[in-house]
Formats: sequence, structure tokens, C-alpha cells
Amino acid sequence: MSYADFVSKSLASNAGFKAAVEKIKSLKSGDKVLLFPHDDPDGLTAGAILETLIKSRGASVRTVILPTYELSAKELEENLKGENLVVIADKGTIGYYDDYTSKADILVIDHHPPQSGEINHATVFNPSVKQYTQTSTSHIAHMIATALGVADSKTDYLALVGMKADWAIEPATDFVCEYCKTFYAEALAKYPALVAKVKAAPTMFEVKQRDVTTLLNQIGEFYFVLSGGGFQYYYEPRQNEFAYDVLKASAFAPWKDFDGFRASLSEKLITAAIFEHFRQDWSNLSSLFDYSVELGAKGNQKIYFFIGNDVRWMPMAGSVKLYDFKQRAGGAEIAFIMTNLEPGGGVHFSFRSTGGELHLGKLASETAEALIAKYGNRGVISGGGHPVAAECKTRAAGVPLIDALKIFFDKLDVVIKG
Ligand SMILES: [Mn+2]
Repeated sequence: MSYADFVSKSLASNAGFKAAVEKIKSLKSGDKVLLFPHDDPDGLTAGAILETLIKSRGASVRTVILPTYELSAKELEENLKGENLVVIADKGTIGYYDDYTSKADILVIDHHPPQSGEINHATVFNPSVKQYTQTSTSHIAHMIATALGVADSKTDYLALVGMKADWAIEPATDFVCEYCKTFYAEALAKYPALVAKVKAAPTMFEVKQRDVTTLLNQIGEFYFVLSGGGFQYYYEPRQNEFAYDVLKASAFAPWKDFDGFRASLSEKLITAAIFEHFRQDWSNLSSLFDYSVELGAKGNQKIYFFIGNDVRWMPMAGSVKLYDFKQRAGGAEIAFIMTNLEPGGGVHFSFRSTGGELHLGKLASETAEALIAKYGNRGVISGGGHPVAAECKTRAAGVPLIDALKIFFDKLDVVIKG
């Protein structure tokens, strides 16, 4: 099947897709749109594609990039200035977004599994509403661009960067999620230099092997670092907005290598400084994780624990370190629980495993629920994820570290023994 066929088949079978396309199509000159993309690379690339689409209809668009995942009612109210349409991209498919339809027309473009109830009034294009579908919001935005006939090499490139950063594709190991297959097969033929395997320093995406990478992985890591990765790991203030501007200003070219890509950027000096700072922090992390302790086991799975203060890039570096632990443990499955006390006092638990009995997403969401039961602040405190990768954060909810640890270890104890 060609990608064009995949898009027309999806248009016929997914009412949300069709409605999203109609909504964008109905925009005309004079219409005003407010766009909220998530501040990670997938959200930013999806945002850049959606901006292009909206402008192609003659409407104007204002993009607001917030350092949060869920869009709160307060954030919407503070930013809404009479726009007719609000587009929420890669910021979850969340039941209470329906309440926002009393303020404006709401269009949700997303790929995360829905949470906190159903959306019945807002328009939603998210293939995961029916059943969990691995993809990225950049790919969803690209499907809309294709349906509207405005996809080009820049939108292709943006979609690929978002797909890579959200793990929907792993060109260095030839993994492609089912939903992205037709798009990727054509991109592979069109942009061979982006996805060719090269011998270079492994990026944060080289988790399962460390021998080869690709230019797309390098660019994905670059924007991950520049944006703060949705974790606000900043070296400069408001780096997420800066990353979005650099991304939009960067014209796509068939770069030969990473140096060629970096030489094409609009902000060479600042982006280079940020990236070098990251490189230093990253190289320190692997040895820092050597101070982790083995806490216990769940079946055949060994559980490692780390705690630190202001440890940037902890979840990504932890994903890489896992395989180091696994090797040292003679190939046993590993769960790695990392804890970071963030600069503002928030506690961040990050969970990664190579597989095994512990369901990390459940552990993260149960920890979050226990924290919310005591401290309220639902949405500020949040937690959840997949069986092998999950996060739990207290952010500005004022949870003392010692309490967060007590609540977490109670849960872990129950889960291990349970
Ligand atoms: Mn995403």
C-alpha cells in the first residue's frame, strides 16, 4: 500500500481524521487560531506542520509553548484572546478538554492513550482512541497535511524528526511501528542520507546497540537537547520556545552529515553552546549511575535504585545504562528506578526496565495516586507510562522529598511482595 492509499483509507475509516481535516479546510482568511503544541520534539515538529496547514488556508495562528504536558483551564484562559479555534497538539487526549468547548472550538491532535474520561464535544484525531496505536503526533499532523495536499519535503522532514524522538521509528535498528510503515517506506527512498546507518558517537537513542547511528537520530537528539526534551532541562531560559524558532527557521536540505545540518542552522553559536553543555552532562551521567544500589528483586528481575540532585537527562541516560546493568548482571532482566530532586523542589521518579515482572506504568500511576491522595494537586502531580518506561513527577505540589520517598517505597514494597 502507498502512503497516499493509507491516508485515504484512514480518512474513510477514522471519523476523527475526517473531522480534523474538515475543520482545517473550513478555515479562511481572517480566522484566528490558537495553537498549543507539547514542548518536546514531537510536539514542536507537529506544531510546525500544523502552523503551515493553518496558514495555507489564509488563517492566522498564534503558537503558545508551555512547559507543561496537560493544558489546564487556567493556561487556556490566560492565553485565549478571542481565537475561534484552539488546537491542542501532543498534549494528551484528556476528558476535561471537553469543558473547553464552552470557550472556543477545540481540535485535539494526539497519539497518547486517552485519559480521565471520554471526549465527546471537541474534535479529536488520535488513532489510539480506538486501541493503542504506536505513532507520533508529527505523523498524525503529516497525515492531515497529506489529506490537504500540502505535504512537502519540509513537512516530511519534520514528521521524521518527531517520529524518531518519540521512538515510533528507530532507523539505526530498522524498527518502524506498524502505523508509520507506509510513510516511512517512501521517506526511506526519498531521504536516504537521513536514515543511512553511520559509524559515529552513539546518540541518546542508541539504547539497544551502540555501534551505529543515523543523521536522523543525531538531529532528533539535537532538537531533544535544544527543546529540553519536554523535561525543561534548560541551559538558557525558555529554551523550548527557542528550539521551536530554530526548527521553524531551518530549511530542509539533503544534508550529508551532522556537521552539514548544524552549519545550516540560524543560531549556530547558541545552539552549539547548549549542545556542548549537554554533551558534558551526558558523559558524566554514566559513571554517576555506577553509584546506584541493587534494592531487591521481583522474580528474576533485579531492581536498581539511584537518587540524585538536579540530574539532567536522567531518564534518557537511564535507558542507556540499563543495558550496562543487564550485562553486568549476567543477562538478568533489570528495572532501574531513578529519583531526581529538581531545582524547584519537585521530585521526579523515572522508571526503565529491560522487561520482566514489574509493570512500571502501574507502579508510576499508583505512586502518583498515593501522592495525590495526600497532597491533592491532580495534574500537577502526575504519573504513568508503559510496562518498561514510566515517569512520576510532583512538580510544584510541595511534596517534601522524604514524603515522596516514603510513599513510593510503600508502593514498591507492596508491588514486590504482591
Ligand atoms: Mn508525542
